Amino acid sequence: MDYINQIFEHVKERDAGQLEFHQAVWEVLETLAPVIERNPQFREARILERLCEPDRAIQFRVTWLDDAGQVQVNRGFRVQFNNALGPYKGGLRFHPSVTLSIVKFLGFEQIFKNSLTTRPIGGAKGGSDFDPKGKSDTEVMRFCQSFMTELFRHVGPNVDVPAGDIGVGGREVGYLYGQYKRLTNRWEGVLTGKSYTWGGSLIRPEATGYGQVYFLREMLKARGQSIGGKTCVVSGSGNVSQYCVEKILHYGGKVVTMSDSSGFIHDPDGIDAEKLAWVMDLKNVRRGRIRDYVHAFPRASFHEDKNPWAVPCDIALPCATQNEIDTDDASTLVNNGCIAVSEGANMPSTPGAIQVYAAGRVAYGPAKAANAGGVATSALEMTQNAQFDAWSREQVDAELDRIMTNIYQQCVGAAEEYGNPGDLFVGANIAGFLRVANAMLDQGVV
Ligand code: NDP
Ligand code: 2IT
Repeated sequence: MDYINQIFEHVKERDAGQLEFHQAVWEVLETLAPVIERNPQFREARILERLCEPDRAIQFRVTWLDDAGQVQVNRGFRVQFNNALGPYKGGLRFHPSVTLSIVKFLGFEQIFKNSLTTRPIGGAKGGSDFDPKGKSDTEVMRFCQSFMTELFRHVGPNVDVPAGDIGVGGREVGYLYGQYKRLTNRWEGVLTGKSYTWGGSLIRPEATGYGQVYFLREMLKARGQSIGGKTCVVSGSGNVSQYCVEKILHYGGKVVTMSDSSGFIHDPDGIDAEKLAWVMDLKNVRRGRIRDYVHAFPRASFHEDKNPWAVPCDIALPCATQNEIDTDDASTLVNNGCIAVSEGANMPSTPGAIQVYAAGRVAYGPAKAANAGGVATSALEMTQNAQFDAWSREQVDAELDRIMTNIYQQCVGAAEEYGNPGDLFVGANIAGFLRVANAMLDQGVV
C-alpha cells in the first residue's frame, strides 16, 4: 500500500543508518495495510506516523571510575516511545553493541508487546554501550550509580519503569535502585526485576522463559501436538534461556543445546535439571563461559563461534539476541524437520527467516507475543508494589499462564479477523496495534 510505503520511506530518510530500527518498523508496517484500509480514522489521525516517532529520546554521558582509578566514559540512552496505555515500560540493555538504533528498535517493539499483555504499560527501552563482562562488582556498581544519576530525573513509578535486558539482571537492578532511592529519598516501584526481599515479584526472573514455553504449548496444542518428547534447540545461556530450558524440562521436552557469544554446546544426552543448575551457577554466580560445560559433562561438544541451528530438532527457541537466525539457518531448521519456533529474544529472526517459517508451515511465535511474559510479570510487580503487597509463586505463575494464553488467543483472533488465519506474526502486530491506536484516538492530537 502506497501510504505505508511512504511512511517507511520517510522513517528511513529521517533516521538514516538506524538499520535495526528500520527492520522493526517495517515488520509492523508491512502487516497493517488491511487495518488501515478498514479504519480510515487511523490514517486521518496519523497514528502510524506518530508511532514511528518516539515521545522522547534521551541520550547522556555516563562517566565512572574503574578499579584502577581511570576515568571511563560510556553512553546512556532511554527512549520513551509511547505512553498511551500506561507509564513507559521496558528494559535496559548493557552491551557494547548498544546504539540509538538498537534502543529504538527495542522500544518500538515494546509498544505492541506491552499492549498485548493487556496490562496498563506503555513502551520504552534504554541501555548503554557499557560491557559488564569482566568488570568487578564495584565497577558495575559505580557505573550503575552514575547511569542512574542522570536517569532518575526521567523515570518514576507512574512515569517510566525500567527493568532488565541483556547485561542487566538482579545485581544491576539492585545498584540502580539503590542510587534512585538515595537521590529521591523514595522507596517506590521505579524498577522491576527487583529482589524479592525488597519489592520484587516471585516468578519475575522465570517469567520470560516460562511465558515463551506457555506460548509454545498453546501453538502446539492447536496442532494437536505437545512438548513432551520433543527435541529442542535453545540459544543463549542467560536469564531467558535458563528458564526456557527449565520449563521445557517440566513439560517433558529434551534440550540439547545452549550457547553464548563464543559458541554453543551440544549435549546429545539432553540438558537435565542437574546440568541446568550447573549452567545457572556458571552464568549467574561464577560468570563463566559456556565452553566450560564440556569439562563438566564430557559427552557434550563445544562449537566455537557457531550458532546451534544446524543441530536437528523439533523445536527452536532463540533466546540470545536480534538477527541470530537468518534465511539459511531457518532453511536448515525446516529441512531438519523443525515444526515450531518460539522467540524468547527480541527480533531474533531476520525477515527472510520469517518467510522461510511461513513457507515451511512452521508454527511461529513472534517475539512480541512469545516473550511478553517478562514484561507482563513486571506489570504484576508494579501492581504488587502499588498495593504494598507480595503474591505467592502460584498466584503470579497462574496469572502469567493466563496472560500468555490470552496473548495467543488475541494473535489467532486478529489474524483471522484481518484475513490471515493462523499467521501469528500478523496477528500479534494487529492485536497489539489496535489497542494502542484506539487509545491514541481517544486521547486526541498529542
Ligand atoms: P542475558 O544477558 O541474561 O543473556 C544473554 C545471552 O545471550 C547470553 O548467553 C549472551 O552471551 C547471549 N548473547 C548476547 N548478545 C549476543 C550476541 N551478540 N551474539 C551471541 N550471543 C549473544 O540476557 P537475557 O536472557 O535477559 O536476554 C536475552 C534476549 O531476550 C534478548 O534479546 C532480550 O532482549 C530478550 N528479552 C529479555 C527479557 C527479560 O526479561 N530479560 C524479556 C523479553 C525479551 P554472552 O554472555 O557471551 O554475551
Ligand atoms: O524485552 C523485554 O520485554 C524486557 N527486557 C523486559 C522489560 C520489562 O520491563 O520487564
